Amino acid sequence: MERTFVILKPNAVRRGLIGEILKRFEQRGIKIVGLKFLWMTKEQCEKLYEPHLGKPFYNELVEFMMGGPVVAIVLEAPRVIEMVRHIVGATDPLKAEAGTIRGEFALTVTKNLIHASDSLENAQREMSIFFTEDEIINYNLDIQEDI
Ligand code: RTP
Ligand code: MG
Repeated sequence: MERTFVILKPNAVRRGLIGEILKRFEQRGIKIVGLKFLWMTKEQCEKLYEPHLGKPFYNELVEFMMGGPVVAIVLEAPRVIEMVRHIVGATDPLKAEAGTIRGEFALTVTKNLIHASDSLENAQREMSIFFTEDEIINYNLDIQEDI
């Protein structure tokens, strides 16, 4: 089973979109296996965005990401990396399809509400910045006994 890593950026938290965004993953049948509310440290931010170091948007991005608390999430499902990127939409909200999270709620590239890993390697690297292995929860999603 594949896992991916997601961050709800500070503006998603401030705009009250935590529930709206989590709902979209849950209703798709994607399993939440890690969930944390935190204020990112400079070190976490620099590790997360290490591949973007030196790019023109880097400083603005790091400053923005440290400007408020975020929600860090680990999701699990078959082909979940690609599926979550599909639900999230294109990096530039202007190019994000209607019906995607960015296509419906975001306006600018830096403040595009949400981060989602783009490869198996990055998913593993990124989730290990925020979660230890025993903070990722193994449980059964079968709801038959709950209704
Ligand atoms: P993410 O990593 O956040 O899921 O987004 P992404 O793959 O769609 O975009 P990526 O190229 O990895 O960029 C990471 C984040 O940097 C900001 N960005 N700003 N101003 C710009 O041209 C620019 N390009 C990227 C965005 O906040 C993007 O999510
Ligand atoms: Mg990316």
